[in-house]
Amino acid sequence: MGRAAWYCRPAFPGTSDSEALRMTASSDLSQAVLTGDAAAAVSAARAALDAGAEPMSLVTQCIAPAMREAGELFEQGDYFVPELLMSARATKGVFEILRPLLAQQGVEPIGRVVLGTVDGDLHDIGKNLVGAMLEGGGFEVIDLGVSVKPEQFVSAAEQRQADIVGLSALLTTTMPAMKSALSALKSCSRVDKMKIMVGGAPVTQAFASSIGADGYAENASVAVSMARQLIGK
Ligand code: B1M
Repeated sequence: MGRAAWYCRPAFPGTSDSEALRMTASSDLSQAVLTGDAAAAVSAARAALDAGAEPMSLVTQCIAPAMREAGELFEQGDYFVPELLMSARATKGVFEILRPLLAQQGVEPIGRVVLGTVDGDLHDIGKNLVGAMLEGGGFEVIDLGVSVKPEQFVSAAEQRQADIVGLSALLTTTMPAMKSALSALKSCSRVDKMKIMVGGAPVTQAFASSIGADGYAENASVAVSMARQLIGK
């Protein structure tokens, strides 16, 4: 598993029992997300919360770095699509627990992203990874799924008051659908209050610029920094 080994369970000398428990469970959570063990991720998240961990700190200190690491391992060829998918699924399971807690605590997301794969395109692995990384980065993500029509993007952006709309395309044949979605979004009522970010394997910076996108990200980690940049955070 190569570089994933840095997540091995550490010892915490000089800490109280509950603090040590919290740190062990947090470390287990990072490890479970990185190795894509959804059941272990959920039970580590519960254990960390029971030991007094802050829900937001689990996002910023465990989930986001582990997903970033999984993305880097993929980019280096140490992880393949199944491993990435398992990490993304593990993250999803933990967010089911964390989302209501974060809402209860009134933790404000740093921005709201409406995300989807464009019309005619059924690929969602990369899009889901981008969504999980954005959630890990503190954004609220409204995922419209796959084969999303331009008018669906527009109505979600308007109704949910999106700060960013994220469009994903994996097929050269669906790149024109990205352009159509972008044109529809550029003429909707929220145009001055949101930015449009695009990505996906066949999408390039040149294509993104040619259709008037505000931002382009080549991978899920860059998508998080680009999203922050687009909303000035
Ligand atoms: Co399809 N497929 N596929 N496929 N598929 C590709 C994309 C293809 C390159 C395979 C090939 O021929 N070598 C090819 C496209 C060729 C082209 O257009 N040039 C292709 C084809 C042709 C097809 C079909 C037409 C096959 C057929 O039926 N004849 C068909 C189309 C169906 C449709 O969409 N209408 C089809 C179907 C499928 C499956 C359903 C079997 C499955 C999808 C399952 C799913 O997604 N739930 C599938 C898969 C898995 C692939 C490959 C193998 C893997 C794609 C993937 O998930 N990559 C792919 C070949 C390949 O890439 N090796 C292939 C991993 C993922 C993490 O990367 O999605 O690039 P990616 O996402 C990255 C970045 O691109 C970026 O960040 C992500 C993470 O770093 N990113 C964004 C993505 N979206 C972003 C959005 C952003 C920012 C960054 O901002 C909003």
